[in-house]
Amino acid sequence: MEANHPHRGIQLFSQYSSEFVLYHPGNDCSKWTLFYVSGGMIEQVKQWFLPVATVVIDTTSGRHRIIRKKRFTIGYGTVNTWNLDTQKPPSQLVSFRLTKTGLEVEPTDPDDTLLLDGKPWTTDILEIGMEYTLQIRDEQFLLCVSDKPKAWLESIHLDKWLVFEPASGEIFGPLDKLQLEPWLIAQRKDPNDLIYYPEGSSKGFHVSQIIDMELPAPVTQSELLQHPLKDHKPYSPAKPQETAQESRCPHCWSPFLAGDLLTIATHETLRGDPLLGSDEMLRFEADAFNDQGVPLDATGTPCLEQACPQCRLKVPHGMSDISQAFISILGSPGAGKSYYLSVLTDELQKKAFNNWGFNWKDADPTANAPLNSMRHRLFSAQFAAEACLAKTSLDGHLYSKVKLNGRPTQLPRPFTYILEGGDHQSQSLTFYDNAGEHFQPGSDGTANPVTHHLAHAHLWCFLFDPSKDATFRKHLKSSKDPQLSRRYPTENQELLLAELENRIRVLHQLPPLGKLNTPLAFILGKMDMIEDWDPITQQKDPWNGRHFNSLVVEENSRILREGLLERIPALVARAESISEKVVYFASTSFGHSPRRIKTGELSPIPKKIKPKGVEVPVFWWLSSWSTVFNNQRQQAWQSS
Ligand SMILES: Nc1nc2c(ncn2[C@@H]2O[C@H](COP(=O)(O)OP(=O)(O)OP(=O)(O)O)[C@@H](O)[C@H]2O)c(=O)[nH]1
Ligand SMILES: [Mg+2]
Repeated sequence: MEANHPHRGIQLFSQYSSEFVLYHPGNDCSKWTLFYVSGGMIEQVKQWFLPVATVVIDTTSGRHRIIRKKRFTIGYGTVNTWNLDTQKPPSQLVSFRLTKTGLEVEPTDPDDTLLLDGKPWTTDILEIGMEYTLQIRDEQFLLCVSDKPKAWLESIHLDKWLVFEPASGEIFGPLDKLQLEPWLIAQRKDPNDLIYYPEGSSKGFHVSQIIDMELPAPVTQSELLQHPLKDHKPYSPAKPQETAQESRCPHCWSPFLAGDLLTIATHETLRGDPLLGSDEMLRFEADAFNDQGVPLDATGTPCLEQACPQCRLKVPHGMSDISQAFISILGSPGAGKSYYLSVLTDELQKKAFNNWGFNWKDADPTANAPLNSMRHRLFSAQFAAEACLAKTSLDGHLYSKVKLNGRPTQLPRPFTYILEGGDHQSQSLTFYDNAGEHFQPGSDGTANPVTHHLAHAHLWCFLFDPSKDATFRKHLKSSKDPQLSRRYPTENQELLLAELENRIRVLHQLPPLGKLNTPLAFILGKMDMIEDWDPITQQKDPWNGRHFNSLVVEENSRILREGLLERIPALVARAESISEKVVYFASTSFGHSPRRIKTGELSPIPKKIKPKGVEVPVFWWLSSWSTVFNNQRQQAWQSS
């Protein structure tokens, strides 16, 4: 072994197990001293002479520091050698002390858990030349004390993260953090058995550390939860959910006042936004306006579009004056959510206009295009092959990718419609189409809060699929629906409800006991398969001409609940332990069994599409909650 450092005149020679150090202090090269050092001491001797530095990489932000001090701290605020975030209240997270024997590390607050290579730190001292991972609170670091800090830094490729499975020795990837969770679910891997590491590093994090880490939410929780769930009053129809002045962004659900909105530049030379990327137009705070009060961009061009001050995504124009409602549809993969949503918007438009005299409008036709085109595809098709809707992907065109708080974040695209009344009273409804996998345990994190709309929803629609339930299947032997074949496995749909409850309680910081007061519509979907079942044959139409009768809904719900209690008691119990108000509905988007088409997919036969009950949960909610519709309904009754 030989190492040298010409500036200090250190040379290390080893011969068999013994080693010598040739050393000249200062600049006087004529004075050389030869030390004999036993093998075990050589590392210590190197540290006395070689200029080691501690290199710390913040793996979340990708920033790094080369620290040459003997004592240093990392934390929040200028009290630290490395200040990670000036926005947070000042505190020191970890203290370090470089000694001759190694790097001593210690959480500054003894109540904090410091994870060293994924295990709780006790008193370990870090060895010089070794790599380590550290995690404290929500901060994760890769660290190495090295005499070649730059070379070590260059060897770590933070743009390429891989997954190592120690049991099989296999390496997967590259996978970024957004891809990690969907990949785990698809591969059915246990996050505790896998290591996630950047290429070039010999150390990594347990995948469970990455997934479990509830990083600071994109929007501060106090902002998000200004109207905590506890204050929801589901049964006060007179009270709109948000005040007219304050709205919530349909993308990231942060509240904003109309005056806080950013302006989206119009002129082509202003393409490129520092947070959204080079394809998007610049977002800015307008300070110049034309005579009509329209904001002007830096080139003097009028700008008509506005964006959320938090996520910078475009928000539909003029929404601040309209009462908002978020409706979350959840269900397992293949439960029928996308077809349900397409049919729902069609039915809502028809019935709101025909029965209640309300117009149906796109709040933003461009943003609504994906859902509108699914609806169009379904209802304009001539043949089954043309009516087939693709499975909702885990990423892609139904999601927006933005940077929130410096972190790449995936948000679901909202579909917002306005129900506009003749007396200018209007109600907006926002829907989301998630892939069913997103509702499964462990698949939603801060980096992809794709189902956080659940925490802000005014109505949860849980779409239960009888063809995926083992007990229902036993009773469905006579049905010819291809979804009952062995090729389509059954699933535990109760898990989804458990996960819904868990996410809401975590997001709203609610205690684990007690019910939540957002109403839950338990929808028994695909009822075309079970048309002969007694609780279904006894269902009555809540529409009596133009009038929607909520009492019929309650009675239908009671009858259906009794039937469901016999077949799926655990699901009924779970639903009723979550929400103060659970109402049971039955619906079919097709009114018949789909047919297998050439591609192997199942598709409805266009001529036979006859939806039933799809719009009822939303009309039930509108007539019980919305000031706008409650008034209208009363007027309709009075006029009849
Ligand atoms: N029998 C019957 N089948 C239906 C009905 N609605 C949907 N399906 C079938 O259910 C399957 C899944 O429908 P999707 O709407 O794609 O399901 P999804 O919940 O959006 O699925 P993901 O996007 O994977 O989460 C398709 O094969 C449809 O043909 C219905 O009303 N009756
Ligand atoms: Mg879908």
